Amino acid sequence: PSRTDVPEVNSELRIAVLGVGRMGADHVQRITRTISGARVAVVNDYVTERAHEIAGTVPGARVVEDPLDAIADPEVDAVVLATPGPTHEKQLLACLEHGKPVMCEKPLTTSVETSLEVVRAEAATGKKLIQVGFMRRFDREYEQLKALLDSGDLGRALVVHCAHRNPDVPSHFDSAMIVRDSLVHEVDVARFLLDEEITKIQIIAPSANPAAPKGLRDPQIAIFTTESGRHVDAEVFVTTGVAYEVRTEVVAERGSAMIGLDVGLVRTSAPGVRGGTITPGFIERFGQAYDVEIQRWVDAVHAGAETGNYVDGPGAWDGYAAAAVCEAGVLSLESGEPVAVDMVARADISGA
Ligand code: ISE
Repeated sequence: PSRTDVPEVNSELRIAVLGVGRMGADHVQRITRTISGARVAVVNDYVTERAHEIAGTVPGARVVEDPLDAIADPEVDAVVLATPGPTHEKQLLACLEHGKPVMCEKPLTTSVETSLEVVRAEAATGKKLIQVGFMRRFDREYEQLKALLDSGDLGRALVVHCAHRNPDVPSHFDSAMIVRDSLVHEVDVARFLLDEEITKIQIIAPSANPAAPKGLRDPQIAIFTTESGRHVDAEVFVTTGVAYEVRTEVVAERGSAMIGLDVGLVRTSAPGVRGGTITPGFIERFGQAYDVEIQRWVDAVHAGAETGNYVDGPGAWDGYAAAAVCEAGVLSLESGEPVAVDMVARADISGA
């Protein structure tokens, strides 16, 4: 719906951005420069100087030092959570308690139990207040791939191959984080494209990249089995030293389709060189997706006062499902064996 035909709490949504590291700071700039119908009113970070530095770049933004005070602030209409994962549970529950719509960067929370608790707490409000930052669903190519599959032109999808490569990762990244932080996007892509849950996962770690930090099990190969028995494989390799590459290929009954070749401009020049450039990181590769994700979320929050649905995209359930698959993935990484995903049935939680 256009924003003119729905009642609005405020013509401009006043957003609190909690956590202004790389992703949060990027969202502050996006909301300030690109998004319409919203502005950053409050900035919070556990490093107060960082909060002041970022708030200083936005006219009218102020710093609130306690994240829970920022959520409760009467002059805040909605929240963007880009804080570290372990703080999400408490902050999400506070958003629900105050009825504040929230766009939460993944992970929803850092354990399956707490993710389920958040799903149940949201369901109890009778509203959809939590969106989870699986931004790939808003990427033009993923949208095209999904539309192609839904059109039925290729018949039923049978197999999905994914490659997810980062040039490098922060020094605190460990082998389980490759699952929970990186592979988690392939988990969401598989659920999004195939429209069903993942029931089993196996992760194999071949010989590690000699250039990876000692002990880091990188690359990893994950294999998912879905409810109906379809197969998804994903190579995740986070220390390639090359660039950021995310590719997905779907093999279906009547053909296949691939996205993520990152071709852009292809230059041919002497002596015998042909090629282009690859995006350096996820901020650049998925910039368009983040813009669409946040704009659609802002529009959904405006419309939510009437509908009770403040979400346009993946919600708490998707965050919970991803957490459950990753939990099983980490166990499989340790044992090398396939591990069944332990999840409650969605139908068992009314309103989820
Ligand atoms: C990072 O946290 C992300 O979310 C990126 O999308 C992903 O590609 C990267 O591997 C993660 O570290």
